[in-house]
Amino acid sequence: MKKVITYGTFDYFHYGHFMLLKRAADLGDSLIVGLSSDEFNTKKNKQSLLSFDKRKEVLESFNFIDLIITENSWEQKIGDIKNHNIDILFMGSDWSMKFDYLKKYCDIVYVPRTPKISTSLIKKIL
Ligand code: C2G
Repeated sequence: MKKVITYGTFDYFHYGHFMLLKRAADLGDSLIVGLSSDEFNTKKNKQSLLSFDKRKEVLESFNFIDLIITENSWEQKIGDIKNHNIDILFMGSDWSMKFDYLKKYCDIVYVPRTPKISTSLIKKIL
């Protein structure tokens, strides 16, 4: 049973987010998503347009996501990996190498971001 985890804000959910989550799900048997809280977004210098509950509602509609947990801090990943027996931490390439310190706890996979789409781009258009 290969368990995958990924983290993100997933604001104004778009195809890039979908492709990230789909690839994460396809890599294992179960997928956990750490969804950034509104408070943690502030720490990430991100002002999400949609509240945590709305962003969670979108993710809950995907049957390939087995569990959604709240991401409240940078430090919680080690605990999450241990508590959920995670085999793979899966992130987009904008995070490349940033989580290599977790290599002693699980495999780290970075995948190319989906080009030409991002929440900031959508915000500009809106
Ligand atoms: N992503 C992608 N392609 C895009 C946009 C985003 O592959 N066009 C990926 C990002 O690389 C990330 C995930 O989708 O892995 C979620 O992106 P965000 O919601 O922007 O998440 P972020 O703010 O990067 O939060 O502790 C980790 C952070 O919480 C990650």
